[in-house]
Amino acid sequence: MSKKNVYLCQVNNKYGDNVFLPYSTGIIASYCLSIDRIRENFEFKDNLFLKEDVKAVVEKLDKPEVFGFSSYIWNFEYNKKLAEQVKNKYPDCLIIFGGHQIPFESEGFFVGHKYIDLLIHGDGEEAMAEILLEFLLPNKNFSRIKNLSVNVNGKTLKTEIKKGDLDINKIPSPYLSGLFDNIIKLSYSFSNLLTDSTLISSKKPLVTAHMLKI
Ligand code: B12
Repeated sequence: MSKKNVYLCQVNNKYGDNVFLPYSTGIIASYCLSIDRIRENFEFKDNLFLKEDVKAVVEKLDKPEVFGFSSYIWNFEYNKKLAEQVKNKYPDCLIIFGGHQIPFESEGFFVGHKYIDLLIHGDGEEAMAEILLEFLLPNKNFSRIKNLSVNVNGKTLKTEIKKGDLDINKIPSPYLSGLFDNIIKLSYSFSNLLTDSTLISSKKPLVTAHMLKI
């Protein structure tokens, strides 16, 4: 049986030759791939990490079934353009938005963003894994999953908001698990090692402090 293709997109600007590695989507992929059923059923394509021409990106895609967008103030507009075009070409592709730019008050959000299926509020590892597992079921019902806003015909269905208790030290590091290997081969100079080795204290109640031992 062929695997379902998952794309994750955490794009950033290029500063000269300096680029950021997509750590947030990297850690999500790393966690998901630590679950057997997900590894057996899904293929994670290389993370998108640069703001490339939207049309060219869509043309290069290989049958995306799930597409996750990591959204911050510097890439939200780009993400929306890309997501809309992905949905136009692949209407059955599940479009998920997470990250700090996602409004917690999501009432009315889908009216202007019909091409987005799910918003994730807070940490994304467990939510994304549960979404992928649900995606495999014949009668998918994402409203069973915590910390989501679900697009139900343009209306927002917000699920229970609850902080998870995932031990972040048990997630394989995306730096060490090979997830970034194809990106690192490219001729850029990379910035991101800070996050994996430093305590990031978060003011956002739903986002876990990321302190990993590597
Ligand atoms: C470290 C950091 C930096 C470092 C980055 C170092 C590096 N090499 O990566 C530096 C100092 C360079 C930096 C710069 C800036 N930063 Co900064 N930074 C942070 C900080 C402290 C941690 C970010 C991080 O890596 N977290 C760990 C990752 C794993 O967590 P995460 O990104 O939240 O992702 C989780 C969830 O959001 C969710 N999620 C995210 N994406 C997705 C996608 C999907 C599909 C799903 C399901 C879930 C999901 O799941 C993830 C895993 O749990 C945050 C504040 C914070 N405490 O979070 C601010 C923060 C991200 N930065 C912010 C800002 C504004 C900036 C600057 C614009 C500041 C400036 N004026 O220059 C620049 C922009 C840099 C750029 N990227 O172009 C804002 C963003 C606000 C917004 N709405 O987008 C934040 C939130 C701070 C704040 N509260 O205002 N930053």
